[in-house]
Amino acid sequence: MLHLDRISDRNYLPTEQDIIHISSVVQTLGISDYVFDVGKIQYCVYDVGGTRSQRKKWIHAFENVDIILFQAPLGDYDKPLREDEDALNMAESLTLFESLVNSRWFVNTAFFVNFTKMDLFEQKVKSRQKPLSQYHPDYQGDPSDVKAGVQFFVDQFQERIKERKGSVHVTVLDATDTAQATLLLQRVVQVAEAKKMRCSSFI
Ligand SMILES: Nc1nc2c(ncn2[C@@H]2O[C@H](COP(=O)(O)OP(=O)(O)OP(=O)(O)O)[C@@H](O)[C@H]2O)c(=O)[nH]1
Ligand SMILES: [Mg+2]
Repeated sequence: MLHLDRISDRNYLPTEQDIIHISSVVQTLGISDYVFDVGKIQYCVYDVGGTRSQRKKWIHAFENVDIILFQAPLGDYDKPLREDEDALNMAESLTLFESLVNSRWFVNTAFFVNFTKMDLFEQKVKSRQKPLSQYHPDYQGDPSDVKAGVQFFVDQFQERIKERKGSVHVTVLDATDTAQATLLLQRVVQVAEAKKMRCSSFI
C-alpha cells in the first residue's frame, strides 16, 4: 500500500528489503540447498518449509546435521497457522522445537533458536490491542511489558529442553534488519568454527 507508487513505476527495481519481504507470499516448498565457503569451512545450508505438510518431507532427512537454525515467529504470537486456524503459531513452534531438540538424531546438534519478528512483537505488545495473555493464558505478566513477554517465551522454550550434548543459543531479532541478521550469522560461524567442521549442514 505505502509502496504502490514506487513498485508500479515503469523503472522499478526491487530493493534488498523488497526481496526480504516478498517471501510472505512465497512459501517455502520442498527443500532448497546452498553450498558456500566461509574461511576454511564449507557450509551446506538447507532451507525447509515450516508448515505441517512441508515438515513431513524433511523431518527425518537431517539426522546428525551440525547446526539447526530454528525460527520461531515471536511477533506472530496472536496468529493462527495458515494450515490450521485452531493452532497458534508460537504454540506450534514450541511443539516442533520440543520434538527436534530432544530427538536422539540431534543430540549433538547445536541449536540456534531465533525468535523473529521482534519488531512486530514490540508494536503489538505496546499497543495493548492484542494482550499476550489472551492468546497464551499462561502469561501472567504486565500486558505492555515487552521484556517480560519475550522472557515468557524464552522460558517456555528452555523448559522443553531435556539433557543433551549440543548447545542451544537463543537470539531475539527483527530478521528483516540485515545488521541483526548478520550478527546472528557471525555467531553461527563462530560455533561452526569451534566445532572445526569440514562440512556443516544447517536447517
Ligand atoms: N517485520 C518482520 N518481518 C519478518 C521477520 N522475519 C520474517 N519476516 C517476514 O515474514 C514473512 C515470512 O518469512 P519467511 O522467512 O518466508 O518465513 P518462513 O519461516 O520461511 O515460512 P515458510 O517458508 O512457510 O516455512 C516474510 O515476508 C518476511 O519478510 C521479522 O523479524 N520482522
Ligand atoms: Mg521459508
